[in-house]
Amino acid sequence: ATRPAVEFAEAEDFLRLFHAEHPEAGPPGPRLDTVRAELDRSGTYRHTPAELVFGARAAWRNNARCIGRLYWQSLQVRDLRSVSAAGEVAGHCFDHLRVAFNGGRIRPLISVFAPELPGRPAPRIWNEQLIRYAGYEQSDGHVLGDPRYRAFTSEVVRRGWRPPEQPGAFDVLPLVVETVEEGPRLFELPAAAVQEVALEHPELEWFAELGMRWHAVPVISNNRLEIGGVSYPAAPFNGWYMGTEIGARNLADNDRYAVVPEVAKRMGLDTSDEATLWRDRALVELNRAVLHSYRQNGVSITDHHTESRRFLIHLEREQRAGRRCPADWSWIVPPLSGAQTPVFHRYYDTDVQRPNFFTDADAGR
Ligand code: HEM
Ligand code: NRG
Repeated sequence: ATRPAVEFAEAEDFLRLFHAEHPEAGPPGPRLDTVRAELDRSGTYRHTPAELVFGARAAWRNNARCIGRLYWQSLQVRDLRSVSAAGEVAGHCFDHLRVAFNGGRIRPLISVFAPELPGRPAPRIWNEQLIRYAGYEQSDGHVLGDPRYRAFTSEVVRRGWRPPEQPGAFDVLPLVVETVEEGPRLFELPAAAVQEVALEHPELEWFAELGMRWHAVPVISNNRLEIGGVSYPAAPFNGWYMGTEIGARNLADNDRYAVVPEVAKRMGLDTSDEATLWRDRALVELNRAVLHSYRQNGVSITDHHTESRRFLIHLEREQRAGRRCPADWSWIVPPLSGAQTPVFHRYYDTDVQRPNFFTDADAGR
């Protein structure tokens, strides 16, 4: 699979942006000349370390789906562009998990592996995130674990992954790294890289008995980072969780862990009548348990009210800086109490700006 050459116009747009926001780097002219020559010669070009750091931060700043963009300038970048062998990619992913977790004070971090080059495809990570839980389809059609990863789970089993002796609802899937030289290879995550939080409720004593847990750090690993026409398909990144991602979606959605009815029953709610709002009441307690447990364990997490306010501060700052800030309403508005948050009550620019992260159809199957 040979890649098309990088378009000069895309490199130029990015380099002009970089120089506009980095006056200390001087005017863009000389750099544009160098890059034009490099493109003519090789079909691609190499970002300077400063361009890579800015490119990754700008990609976050431009991502219309992310409500957490206020701190885009704090993103730390690991320059791993020289790394392309599967085993090394996996090893650095495990280091990423440890560095990002940071004892609970999660650091926003991205690890940028080798880019796509003409005639030399980049390594790819199949997993949607570095840590995800297996979903086992059972004979009665019921799924043990996370139903979202049913297909991924059977695929890695087909490729030789052995689930634990006693399969459970929160078994961490292996990492799959594909390179042209080695094909897809599986790597078990070392236990020290996998930090998790057991869920308990601040008042409901029985809640812990449900045995629910979630991983501390969300590291998205199937987005392609695109900077100035250059693609970095393997560039896993993380911030910290907003509680609703876990409490109102992962554990609650009817096609995910779907624990709302069980929580409602344990709460003693009348589930025979929708108008008792038993779903809503159980959902609130589930979300309280998530926020409480992460906090109790000293693991960074944010709530949707605070994060919505911060996002509006971010929008204001971007406007003052003379930049557009694209946002996708359907991703920004939290899945719980949407209209109670200020992000609900307005519209947003929706254009696609680059650099950015893209979810490719073929990434992470
Ligand atoms: C999406 C919060 C950091 C890039 C999201 C979503 C939330 C969120 C709530 C929506 C997820 C969903 O509905 O499934 C946060 C918080 C952060 C943070 C609280 C704390 C620092 C970051 C960082 C990056 C980033 C560091 C990249 C450098 C993205 C992208 C998406 C996203 C690309 C869309 C993912 C997709 O298409 O699946 N974020 N984020 N975020 N965020 Fe952030
Ligand atoms: N909803 C997904 C994670 C998506 C990105 N969310 C973040 N990103 N917080 C989930 O695992 O629930 N981040 O980079 O912090």
